[in-house]
Amino acid sequence: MAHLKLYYHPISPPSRAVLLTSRALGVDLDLRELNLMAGEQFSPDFLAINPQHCIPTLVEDDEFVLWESRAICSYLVGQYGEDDALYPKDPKTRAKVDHLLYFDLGTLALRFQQYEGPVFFQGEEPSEEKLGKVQEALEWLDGLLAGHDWAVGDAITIADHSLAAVLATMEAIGIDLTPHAKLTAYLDRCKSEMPGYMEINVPGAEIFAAMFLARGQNDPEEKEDESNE
Ligand SMILES: N[C@@H](CCC(=O)N[C@@H](CS)C(=O)NCC(=O)O)C(=O)O
Repeated sequence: MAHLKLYYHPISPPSRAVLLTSRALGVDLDLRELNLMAGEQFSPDFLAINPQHCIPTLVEDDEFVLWESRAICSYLVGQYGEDDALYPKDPKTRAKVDHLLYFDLGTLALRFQQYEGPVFFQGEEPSEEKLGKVQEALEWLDGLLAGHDWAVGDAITIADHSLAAVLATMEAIGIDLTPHAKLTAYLDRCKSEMPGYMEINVPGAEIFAAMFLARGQNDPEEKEDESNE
């Protein structure tokens, strides 16, 4: 078995997606936590591995380097899966998995990042307009989930790992998911049936939420203090 190092952080949704896939596959990862708040992703050692300085980043046998969580998940299934269940080779099924993965990357997770990023990193007030864009994406996802238990059909795929990671984080920071009935039923199913969801996904999402909520509350006061100086 190859040596698989994963640079990650538990609060990072894409890191948790990779952890969920590796749990489903039974693949052991040598976990290397990078503290993003302390800027550890900008260390010369890490920049030499990944000049884009993002996590998750996989390093296999100190020679094969891969970032972008969805690419890592599909690689792990192709290389280490006993079968293709988590990323089916059937072209139409795979196309549907890819659809959900790209929807997550380009719409759901992106809009969420556009909402939480300025609060998390710049201490700005949460934007109602950006939250509206997140809610619109959630409604689209609700429609995509119609008629089947999992993102694509009746079995868990890597699309579910990516979606579960971002949805858990949204739920933890208090984004209202209740207007989307199929989505809330889906998230309940993830909680009760997805291997590793409670152990891997929930603690990271809760730490994310604690930090997010503290940023939202503390920084306006800091700004007020600064303006009084
Ligand atoms: N599309 C990428 C997103 C990666 C990403 O934005 N990671 C964040 C943490 S969630 C990060 O590493 N931020 C630090 C940085 O870019 O400097 C993926 O799915 O892997």
